[in-house]
Amino acid sequence: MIEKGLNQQDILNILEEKLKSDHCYESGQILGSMCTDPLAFGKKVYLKYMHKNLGDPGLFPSTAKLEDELISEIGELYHGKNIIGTFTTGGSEANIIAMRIAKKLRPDIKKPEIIVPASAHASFDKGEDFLGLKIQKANLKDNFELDLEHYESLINKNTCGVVGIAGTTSLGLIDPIEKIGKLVEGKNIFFHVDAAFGGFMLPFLKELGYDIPKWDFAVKSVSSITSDPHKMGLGIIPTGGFLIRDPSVLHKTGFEIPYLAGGGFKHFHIVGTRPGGTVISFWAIMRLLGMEGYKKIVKECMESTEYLEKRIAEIDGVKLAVKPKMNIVGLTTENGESICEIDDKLREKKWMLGKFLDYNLIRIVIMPHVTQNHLSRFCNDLEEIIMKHDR
Ligand code: 0PR
Repeated sequence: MIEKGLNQQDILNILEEKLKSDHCYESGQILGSMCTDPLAFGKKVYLKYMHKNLGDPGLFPSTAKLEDELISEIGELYHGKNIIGTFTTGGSEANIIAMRIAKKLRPDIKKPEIIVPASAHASFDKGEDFLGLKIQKANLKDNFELDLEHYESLINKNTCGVVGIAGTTSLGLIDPIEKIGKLVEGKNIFFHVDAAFGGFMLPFLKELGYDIPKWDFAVKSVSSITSDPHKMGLGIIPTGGFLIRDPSVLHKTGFEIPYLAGGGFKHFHIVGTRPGGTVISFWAIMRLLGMEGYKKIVKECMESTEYLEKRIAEIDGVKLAVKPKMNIVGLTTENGESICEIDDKLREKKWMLGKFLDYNLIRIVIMPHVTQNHLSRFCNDLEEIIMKHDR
């Protein structure tokens, strides 16, 4: 701890220097991230309201009401009525909340299990660890789609929950939510859909005419959904979302902190103090963009994705792992060689991609900060790297 405070400009200069190795979205070189620069208006609203604490809704009842309204509005976008839920620190917290509810709703099961696709996000492994339950991983087929037969074979008397993913982390694929729904219908098994990424892509893709299968509350056995504003919603970090169909679950499984909010207030969260400013900011962002604004952004991302697909097809040595369903592109080698060396060389040139070793692929997420110009430069560098590698 320094003895005497510094002046503001000196502090800012030191910070600038200390943070200089961080990558920035404007460079267009952050290609593997599911986050992006939040909208300027969203930042402005956040700055105004960042002192609000949703952990104490008794102090901020209007913010709490705004949160409920916004959850219900997003629930309607997902074909639900009177949906309740909460904003979270992100998709991980939302998924862990869902896993806890699945466990809590089945106290009759002594060794609870939750079935997830092998493509599930790491947050489910964390949930397994925190909650002392077991996750069963269903295999993927060679084309990276879920092996539904294997999935079904994992359902047993200890299954308290099942999970489907609408926008997988590695490739943006959509699990067969309706078919999973059929498997658990009438079985008192909690069905959670992880649309952390897809939640702010799929409704707009559908409106744009893309062929999107049912993935949300339109599937009647879907119990809850994760959907993150801080990914394609363009919200401020941290804003994740958890939505649940049956409001009585809050009363059955919620935590109560008697000294807060005058008592009687129940909540799902893992955290206590939590930001209200990000939620208010997201309320403003949804109003600023509307369906039209999101559709325009998603359309541009998809056009860039299609451009990248075309360019990759022209480069010998690499290929798409699968045809993209949304703005996530997986690249792998044509001859089955490890993709690691190519990824290392790309990183030397500051192209920052996600690497999935188990599938030997590198991931590009075409977020709004990535333009066709950036992708063109990226493909030129990729081509050069491969040519040198082959020599
Ligand atoms: N579910 C899915 C399907 C996800 O893809 C992710 C995160 C989560 C849940 C968890 O969300 P939170 O990270 O909000 O808890 N997917 C990204 C990933 O692992 C997260 C991310 C975002 C990583 C930006 C890097 C980055 O720069 O790739």
